[in-house]
Amino acid sequence: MSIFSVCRLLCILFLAWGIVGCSEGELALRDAWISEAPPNAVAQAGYFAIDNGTDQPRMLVGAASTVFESIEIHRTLYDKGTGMARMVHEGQVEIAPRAALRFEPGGYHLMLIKPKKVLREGDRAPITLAFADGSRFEIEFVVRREGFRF
Ligand SMILES: [Cu+2]
Repeated sequence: MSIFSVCRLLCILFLAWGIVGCSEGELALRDAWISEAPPNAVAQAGYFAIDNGTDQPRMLVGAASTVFESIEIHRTLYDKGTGMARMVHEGQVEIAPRAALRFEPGGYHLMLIKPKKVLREGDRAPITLAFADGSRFEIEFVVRREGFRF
C-alpha cells in the first residue's frame, strides 16, 4: 500500500467519523456533507470546507462522482433589490494561499445533478474534487437532513 493510498484511506475514515479532515500536500478538506433531497429532486447540493495551507493559490476546477450524472460548481447570489436568490455556474474557484474557503448553504455549493440513487440521512457518497494543477482528492460526503436548499 503506497503512502498516498494510506493517506487516502485515513482521509476517508476520518471524514466518515466526522472527527478531523484530510490533508494531502497541505490542502485539507473537511466537513463534507450533502443535503438530503426530496425523492424526485433532479439535483441536490454538496458542501465542504477547504484549507489551503500552502503559499500558492489552488484552483478547484471540477468534481465528479459515480453517484451523480454530473457535478457543477455553483454559487448562490442574492439580489439585494428583490431579495431573490439565483444560482451562478462557476467554472472554477480559487482558494487563496493560507486561506480557507467554505462551501455552505447560500453560497458556494457543488450542484449534484441527477442522483443515480436516493440518498438518505447517514448515507455516504464519494466525490472526487479536481484542481487545476491536475491533483485530485476523493472524499466521502455524508448525507444530512438540514432542510433542502442551495
Ligand atoms: Cu446550484
